[in-house]
Amino acid sequence: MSRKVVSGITLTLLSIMLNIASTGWFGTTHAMTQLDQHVIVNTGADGLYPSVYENLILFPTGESRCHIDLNNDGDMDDSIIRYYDISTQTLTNTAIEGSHPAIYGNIAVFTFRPYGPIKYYDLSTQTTTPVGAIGNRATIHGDIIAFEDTSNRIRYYDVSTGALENTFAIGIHPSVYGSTIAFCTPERWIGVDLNGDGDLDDEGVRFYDITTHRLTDLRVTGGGVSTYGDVISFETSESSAGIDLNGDDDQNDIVIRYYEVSTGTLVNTGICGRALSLYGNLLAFYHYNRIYYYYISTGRLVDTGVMGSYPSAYRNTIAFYTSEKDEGEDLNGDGDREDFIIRYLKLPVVPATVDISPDTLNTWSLFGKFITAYIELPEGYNANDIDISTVKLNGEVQAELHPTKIGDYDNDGTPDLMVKFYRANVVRSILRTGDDEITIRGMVFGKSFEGSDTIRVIGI
Ligand SMILES: [Ca+2]
Ligand SMILES: [Ca+2]
Ligand SMILES: [Ca+2]
Ligand SMILES: [Ca+2]
Repeated sequence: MSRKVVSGITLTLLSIMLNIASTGWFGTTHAMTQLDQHVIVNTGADGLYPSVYENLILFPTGESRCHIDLNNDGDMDDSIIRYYDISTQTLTNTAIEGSHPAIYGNIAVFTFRPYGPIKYYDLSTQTTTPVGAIGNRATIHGDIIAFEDTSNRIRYYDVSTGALENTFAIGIHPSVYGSTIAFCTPERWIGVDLNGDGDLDDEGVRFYDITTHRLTDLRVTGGGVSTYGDVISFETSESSAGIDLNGDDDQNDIVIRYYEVSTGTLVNTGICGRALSLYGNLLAFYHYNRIYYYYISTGRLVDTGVMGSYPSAYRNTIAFYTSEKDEGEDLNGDGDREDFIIRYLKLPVVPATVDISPDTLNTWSLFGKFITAYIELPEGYNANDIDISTVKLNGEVQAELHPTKIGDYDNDGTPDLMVKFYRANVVRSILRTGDDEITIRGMVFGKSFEGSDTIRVIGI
């Protein structure tokens, strides 16, 4: 397998944005504060529709656009998956054909041509595995790959077991988080008036739970679903729903709404946008080829002022592509303004104080099921507002949702959040003997926090 690594791509810190959000077609806007400072980074790589996980941005590149035969088959006709590593600033060519990629951990999924075989690619072993089905729009979270098959049924594949399952639910464009697969269903395909407006002309949002095998219909008009934690976010066409959702006295807009599964609450943000990407409380999208982000927990909207489309959010990174023509700049330095270039935003990180217990981890010890972390946030933030579903150790081990506790572990008057991680998973993530720095990251009110503690590791 050919594997080309281009190093030394120059990072261009284009600017540090400190804009004031403009008013216009939004119901409410907020002035940006110091905490909304974000950095825009240009990878200089030609590409479209990126997907980001930790430091990796995965995207397809059209050979004809970058004028390189990326898979070395003698033509310039292919769409090839490449990825950019934010930490090393290197670009890797997988030489694998595919479009609409999604990444989680080391696993990348993509469609080999629309309604072609669904495959996944392991970035660590550089091997491709077909899941055994033909389909479209594969996406991944954890071990679950969800996609639509040729008969528009939502199916899923478990990477850890190799099991391929069929929900038999009709739908398109699935989004998966945990055991929830959310998707959109055209009413006519199932002969059901999902939004109850008396016709079969709309698309409705539904979700399937792979643990209970239950299919739930939200009874709302919408599509372009992105789900994370307890929230299913989606776009609603006002004309299809027959409502003016953003209060501008017309029914011409595409407006963002979201549904909280546990409470059954439907929320209208009143904000126009498309191509939603939800991570924790952070919702990225674009409107008129411009990138915005919105904090679901606070209702705060940030207009980045940056031209771009199809954002992908992970923690404090929002990756997207920019048309050079829209931006009016030659972003890859090839002398024209005809390309589509992968860029990303880095949002600010709230510094957290982290204390991990035990201080010494004996990897051979069978004592204790959990590793405990106490997380303290600086003034202005409340540890109680931490979104536990986003808390991870070393970027890989997910915190348990229960038990958690708000207390004052170090008796300094600042409340801290206690979270626990399965010890076996932590041991797997730590490979070094000696003093090891453990990083805890997560989201609080849509903002990313990060803190580290050093523990002693013995017994490897
Ligand atoms: Ca080729
Ligand atoms: Ca209808
Ligand atoms: Ca409207
Ligand atoms: Ca160019």
